[in-house]
Amino acid sequence: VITWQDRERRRSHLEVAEAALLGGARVIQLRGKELGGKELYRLALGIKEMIIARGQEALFIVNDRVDVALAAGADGVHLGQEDLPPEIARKLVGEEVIIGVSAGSIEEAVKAEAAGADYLGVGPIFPTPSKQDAGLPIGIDGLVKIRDAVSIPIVAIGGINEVNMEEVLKAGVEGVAVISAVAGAEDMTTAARRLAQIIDLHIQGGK
Ligand code: TZP
Ligand code: MG
Repeated sequence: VITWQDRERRRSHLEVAEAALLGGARVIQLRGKELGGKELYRLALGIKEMIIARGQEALFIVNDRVDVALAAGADGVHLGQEDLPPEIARKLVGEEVIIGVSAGSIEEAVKAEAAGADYLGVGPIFPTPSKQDAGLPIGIDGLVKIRDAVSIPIVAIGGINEVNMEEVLKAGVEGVAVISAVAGAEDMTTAARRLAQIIDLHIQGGK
């Protein structure tokens, strides 16, 4: 689950993170495009402490900011095509920190893998309400093509919800990332729990 703060500020990043963890999210990404380093660092520490306090095995990833990820002791950093190149980020964070890279095409995916990315965020799969410049949806077809072109784990993103998630999982991905399906839900915890259940059922079905 990726945190997000709506314009009306009805929900804070920490509230989204807490509800998501309560619902069983395995990874929390702090995505605070609107925030400066100081506030982002404070929230990053808050989410990290939340995960430790809950004794949950969830991973914590900071979007965009290598410095904040390192300062807060996050498990990883997620880089877009416009962020620091993965090979440069690797020099800064070392081998232990997870580096994820966004890819919307086979070219971007292959390049990110070669540059040392640990996983790819692939999308948008479907139209997304949460990112204006996300580009055209690549669909399940596009996802499968990228999956076949690389060997690192893939986290699908973009317009994924409880209705279409099974279809995405069937395409053979290691993860799914959502913003609005949780952060935009009336009951965020229940929304996260339902998504986690769909994933669990899918994994059991594949065994
Ligand atoms: N990158 C590609 S699509 C997207 C990001 C950050 C937004 C995903 O949000 P939603 O609401 O789950 O479609
Ligand atoms: Mg970015």
